[in-house]
Amino acid sequence: MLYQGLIERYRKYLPVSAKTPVVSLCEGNTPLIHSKVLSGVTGLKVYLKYEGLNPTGSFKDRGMTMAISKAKEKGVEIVACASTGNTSASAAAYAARCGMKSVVLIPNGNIALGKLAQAMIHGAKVLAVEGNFDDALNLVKEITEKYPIELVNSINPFRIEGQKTAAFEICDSLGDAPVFHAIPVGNAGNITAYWKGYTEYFQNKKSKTLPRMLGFQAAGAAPIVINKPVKDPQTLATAIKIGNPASWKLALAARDDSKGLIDSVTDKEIIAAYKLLASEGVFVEPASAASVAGVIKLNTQGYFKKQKNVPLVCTLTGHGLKDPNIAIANVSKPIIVKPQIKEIIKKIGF
Ligand code: AN7
Repeated sequence: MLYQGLIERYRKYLPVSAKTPVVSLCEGNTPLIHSKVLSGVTGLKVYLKYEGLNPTGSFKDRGMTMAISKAKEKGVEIVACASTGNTSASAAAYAARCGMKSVVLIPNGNIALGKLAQAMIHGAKVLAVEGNFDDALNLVKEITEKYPIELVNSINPFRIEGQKTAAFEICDSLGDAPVFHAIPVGNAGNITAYWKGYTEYFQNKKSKTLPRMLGFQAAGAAPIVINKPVKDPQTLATAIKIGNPASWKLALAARDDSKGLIDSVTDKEIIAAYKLLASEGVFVEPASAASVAGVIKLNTQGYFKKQKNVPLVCTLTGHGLKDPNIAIANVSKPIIVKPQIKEIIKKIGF
């Protein structure tokens, strides 16, 4: 049978009924790629959950198929979100898929080019707010409370329900939960969703163990790590440039209940991890590399010392093509040559 998306695959774990009109782009079912490089560095069995291969290029599609299907069931005509980019791309695509209108509030000048292009081509009303993500989220919360518009940020519980299926897929692939799960943290919906997924699978005896959740924020936008909101968050990983995460408390619960941690990584560490992944053929956006940067940091500190060859999964949340400018800024320029074999062969190194 053709793969029909994560709602069909995990229907019995999701709040849908026969009446729910499933709005899907065949999201989910993403690969778990073994990382030779990171396994070598850490002595663990490191796998990459490559969420960049979802239909709009990020994990947000998992939550959006649920949020939009449930909105459609309710008869909603307009959905809205605030976004650092990926949520807006996903909301725009899924709204388009079922003939709904979408409105997205983005921090002006602060989202990656690919994401802006996606929201626009799918026909969203794109409003670039002169403020940061946290300002945009406060505005959209107020607007959706007062007007007949459905909020599809991760405060919408159906988003978390859809996103938890990534944990199910990992358990189904590995035969159990991994020992560690590393994940970038921005608005903190995804770490919440994974922990919910792992916990539900454990309770349903679909897995025998629970992982330690290892969350990583960017150093300039690490409110959970410093234990207070950040007024003016700064990081080149624009996806996680968030100073006051909506699911803050739930992220703390995931951290503590799993006996894990939430730490920060610098932009320099993020870019090093970004390039390391690319050297192994895996192209992600900078925010995604935060999980890998975090694993490298913990490894250097001896955190995994007593663990040999146990499975660790890193969620790679978004595709590298989302943010081509960052890639180009971190490599050397193409070599311009005349259309002559002699010169080209010389440049190749013969
Ligand atoms: C690539 O799109 O918040 O901790 O508005 O795009 O669940 O917020 C994006 C977040 C990690 C953080 N990696 O996840 C948005 C938005 C990528 C992301 C995160 C985001 P959460």
